[in-house]
Amino acid sequence: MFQHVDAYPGDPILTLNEDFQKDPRTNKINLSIGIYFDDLGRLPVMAAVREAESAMLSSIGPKPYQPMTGAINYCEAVQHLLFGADSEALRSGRIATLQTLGGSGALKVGADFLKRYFPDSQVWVSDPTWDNHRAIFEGAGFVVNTYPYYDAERGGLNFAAMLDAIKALPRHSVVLLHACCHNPTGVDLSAAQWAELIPVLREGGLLPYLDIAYQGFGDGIVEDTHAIRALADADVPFFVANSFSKSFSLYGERVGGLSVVCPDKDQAGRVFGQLMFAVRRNYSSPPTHGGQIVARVLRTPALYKLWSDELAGMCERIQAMRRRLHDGLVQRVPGRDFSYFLTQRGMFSYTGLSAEQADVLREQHGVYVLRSGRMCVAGLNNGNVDRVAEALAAVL
Ligand code: KET
Repeated sequence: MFQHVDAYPGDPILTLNEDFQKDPRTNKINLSIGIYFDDLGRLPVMAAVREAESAMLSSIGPKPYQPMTGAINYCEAVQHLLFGADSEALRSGRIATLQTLGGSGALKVGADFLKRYFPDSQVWVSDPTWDNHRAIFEGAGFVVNTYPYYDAERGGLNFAAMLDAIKALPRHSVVLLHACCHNPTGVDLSAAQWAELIPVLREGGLLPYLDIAYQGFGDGIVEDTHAIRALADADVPFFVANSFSKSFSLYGERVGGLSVVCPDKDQAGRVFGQLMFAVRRNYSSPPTHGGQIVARVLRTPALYKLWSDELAGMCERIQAMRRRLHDGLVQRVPGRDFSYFLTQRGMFSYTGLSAEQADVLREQHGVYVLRSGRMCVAGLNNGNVDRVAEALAAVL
């Protein structure tokens, strides 16, 4: 019966992470998956999350199904966080927001909706992008293409080529954009570049689809929403998939959201209804617990402060690790430019390592990075950074 089923080659990120767990070496170092670890290499439980969850446990209640679109208090908190409480688009009721199963669930529900109402559109993602973008949109039935993004020679953004490619797209093409902390390159558009891109998106009748999975890991919680707020102000209809996996260290709770900014309230109502139907046909309704942790933190000023302070501290630690790795490499491999470790933003650095070098790093040194050369710098700590510098110097 299943003879024709192909063997699954595995996922470039999740399977590597599982291989790491199985690796018996005690000195192994995991810089593969995008997960923030603390300086002792532990997955943190954030203080605000602990407080919110403790409060929730002290009043355990019944557990009905949630609405298909999730909890209203959660969706409102997401809207305020992404768009700002005084956003015009929000006040005019033209943003449809639902609670989803992480950022991935948001991307998938939005992709299903788009395939239904824009069946002839194709999707355009940055070259490179998070591996699962392609998989999710192809899984929803789209042809997925790339637009130029990363300039490997300069270690920066090839903005002119990106803009030219996007200018040439047919109307209603879906353009996937990273709102901040681009995965995997750590290279973002500046505010001035967004200001140049946005009219191109609007005039081309394109459908921007923003992904924000690292809010707070760039310039700050509000600063990292710059692109989202600028698009909303520019009257461009667009999609935003957001994730709290990293910013709340709530990976396994699957907490995310999908917001669609529409031209007016009436269209937002209809879009909301069809997104609801897309959810119903996928998984019916989202789980309660994780969303309520996040809603409680975002809506309680003292907890919000605790959360934002801790998140800022996590960013500082990542920056400190970027500096230590950079300095360690400059010392060991003189004459080579490692400044990209300092300029790339968010959780990742794109090292330029080849797949073969990544294999040697893993097999001989127990240091796991993706075969694309992406390194999760949030997995570095004071106890392992020198060994990583040593191992990198050996394979370069
Ligand atoms: N978008 C981006 C850009 C992203 O990097 C991730 C996860 C997600 C969405 C998914 O978020 P979630 O809320 O967990 O569904 N990225 C890391 C983990 C993974 O591949 O699933 C990673 O790149 O390592």
